[in-house]
Amino acid sequence: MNSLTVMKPLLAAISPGPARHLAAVTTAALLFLAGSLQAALFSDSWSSGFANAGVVPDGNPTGWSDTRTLSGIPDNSILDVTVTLQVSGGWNGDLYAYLVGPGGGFAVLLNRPGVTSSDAFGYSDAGLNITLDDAAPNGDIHNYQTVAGYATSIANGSAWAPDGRVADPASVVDTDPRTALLSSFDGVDPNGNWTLFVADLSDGNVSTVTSWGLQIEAVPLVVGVPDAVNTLLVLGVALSGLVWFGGCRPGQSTQ
Ligand SMILES: [Ca+2]
Ligand SMILES: [Ca+2]
Repeated sequence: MNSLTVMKPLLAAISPGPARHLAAVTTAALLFLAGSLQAALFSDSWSSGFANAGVVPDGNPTGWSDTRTLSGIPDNSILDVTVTLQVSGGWNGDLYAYLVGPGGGFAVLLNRPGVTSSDAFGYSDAGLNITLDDAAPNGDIHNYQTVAGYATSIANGSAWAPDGRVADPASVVDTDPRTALLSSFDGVDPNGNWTLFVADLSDGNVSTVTSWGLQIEAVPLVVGVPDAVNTLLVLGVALSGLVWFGGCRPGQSTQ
């Protein structure tokens, strides 16, 4: 859609009167700016250069980590983060993994999958190839064996929601609250250090991280204008279709 052609009916709808005209111009300018702010997707993944060749120390809370520094991303406010994770071997119920981002964002990706008050060891499957996304239809990765076809969907890159439980992995259970989700990165500047931490907390069976990655959807906030205006702009991006439609009088096309 051409933003300018939509602004004309918006201006025409609010007149006459200088004050109303000014308000209309301001609104139209904001909407035009919002329309020009395209959410951009940054995507990268890493499968080499890992400490210890990606091998997670068995039964050792010291764990393993990998830090990647993102720079030069012009879009400085995160709308959405998705994580890819590939692990080979091991016993999935042993695993605890989290992501730390710039500005202190923190999301628990895995926290002993399958562990409940009646199952201290969790799921015995070896390996994962998953995408972690707060809104994933498969739901909580902690309970993945309750989902039909899980043997395939934990191994083919399918999307699951992160575990999110901040509980101590030595005592976590499925009923613990899920508060550390990927939404913790929303609004943060994506440039900076991102660290994946993975630990194996039960002796026997060894897991190896073979790949991980980030997909970050972000928008550029305008430097030097009040937060409230930037909020309007971001809302404008998210709701632009609705806003444009609302800016046209009945009978006018939005095309
Ligand atoms: Ca998401
Ligand atoms: Ca183990």
